[in-house]
Amino acid sequence: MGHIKEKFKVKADELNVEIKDLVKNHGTRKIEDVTLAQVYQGMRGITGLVTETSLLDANEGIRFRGYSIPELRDNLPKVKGGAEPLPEGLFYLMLIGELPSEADVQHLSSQFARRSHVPNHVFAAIDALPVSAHPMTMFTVGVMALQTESSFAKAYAEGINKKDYWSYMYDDSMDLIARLPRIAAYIYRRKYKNNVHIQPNGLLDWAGNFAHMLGYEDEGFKELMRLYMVIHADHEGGNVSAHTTHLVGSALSDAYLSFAAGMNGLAGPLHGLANQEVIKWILNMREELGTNAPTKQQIEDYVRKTLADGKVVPGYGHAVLRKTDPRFTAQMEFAKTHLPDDELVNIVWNIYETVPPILENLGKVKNPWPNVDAHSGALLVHYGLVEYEFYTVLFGVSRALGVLASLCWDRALGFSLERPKSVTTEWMKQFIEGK
Ligand code: FCX
Repeated sequence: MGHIKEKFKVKADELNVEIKDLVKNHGTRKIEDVTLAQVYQGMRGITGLVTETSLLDANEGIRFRGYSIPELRDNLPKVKGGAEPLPEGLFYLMLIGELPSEADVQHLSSQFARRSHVPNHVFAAIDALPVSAHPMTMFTVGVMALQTESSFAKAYAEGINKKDYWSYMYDDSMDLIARLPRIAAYIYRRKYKNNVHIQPNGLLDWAGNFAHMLGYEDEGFKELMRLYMVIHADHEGGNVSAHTTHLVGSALSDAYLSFAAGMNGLAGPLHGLANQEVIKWILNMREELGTNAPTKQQIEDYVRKTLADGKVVPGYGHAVLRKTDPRFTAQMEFAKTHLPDDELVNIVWNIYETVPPILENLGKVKNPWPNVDAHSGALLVHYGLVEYEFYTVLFGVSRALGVLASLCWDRALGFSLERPKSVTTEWMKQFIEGK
């Protein structure tokens, strides 16, 4: 057993004791009241889940095991000569709860390289879809085809002790994270690069190798991928992709089944697909206005037209956040260092100055500030990755780090089948009438 797996087990056993104690001594303690409106309106603000990997503050944004994104950029190990944190380090932090050493990160990089083999039937399953299929459809089909490799599913079929679930979930999660870049790169090269594929380079880090397999050797792009994979990885437990993965996993579905379910949620335009919608919206704006550098007034008019057409401004607003997303700010900082004069990036910055007051004045939008998706596309376009339908796949590869670390915790802590109560509107009416 690798030392990270052993360490995880020790941490999980410790927390298990604490949770048993909490439930035994404080199990009847009320956390909060739930209103009728909350039940109808997406359960906003209801504390109903435990997710150890990260915690979202409405004003500060996400913290991974207590570390903010700027702190991660300072404290996580980097490649030699690089400035961006390695996603392997974030995975270690989310899994173990402590910052990794350089050696821990190198160990994970080599583990991911070693576990990255994707069997041919996965590529055949993707090939069975028309090239016109959306990359997210190909992605979930690829993950589902890979489910044949689940060690949890095999072991469960043979019969295993509950106490050992975590061990198989850990191995499946490690394997899946290792294999996702290969699947994603295959989809990209099949759909956009004439089916000409690039073999992995086992000497590179996980995100660097992903960039390489996509066909981007520019060191700036590799750095962007490292940052991208870190900032999209986790956003506490209630968002659609994390919650779905957790929910499906609670039925003891293996990591492949659970993650594929989460990815189908990420593929929705109010969640991960917003990253492609942002760039599509900006490109449409440029085309309609007939200029590559719209003025702030022109942007404002276009935003008002979008709203008048009954559409949302993609990349703005959030269900929980109430300030500018630190994931947006991190990308803005990256752009200021690497590509300050990029035309598209400057449009993104002008939109940032234009949109919030307009949304604020609508009076109903709870958060007029940009989220992670408002910036990511412009950075990718700069390095030549212009095929925006692929962007949500990148988000998905990153999201695996968070939701799979959480699944390991779910099994190690023996979390129950999730099954909240639902009622009918008739029930609500009778409840109000006091019946
Ligand atoms: N443009 C226009 N209207 C918006 C808006 C936006 N960007 N954001 C919210 N609103 C509207 C809502 O549509 C809703 O209108 P309604 O009452 O007529 O239905 C009203 O404001 C109140 O919504 P609010 O409570 O502020 O937001 P929700 O929690 O319901 O929804 C999302 C949050 C993120 C879904 C919403 O802000 C939105 O649609 N944004 C655009 C899509 C987007 O960027 N999604 C990515 C989010 C995230 F970062 C990710 O998952 O990747």
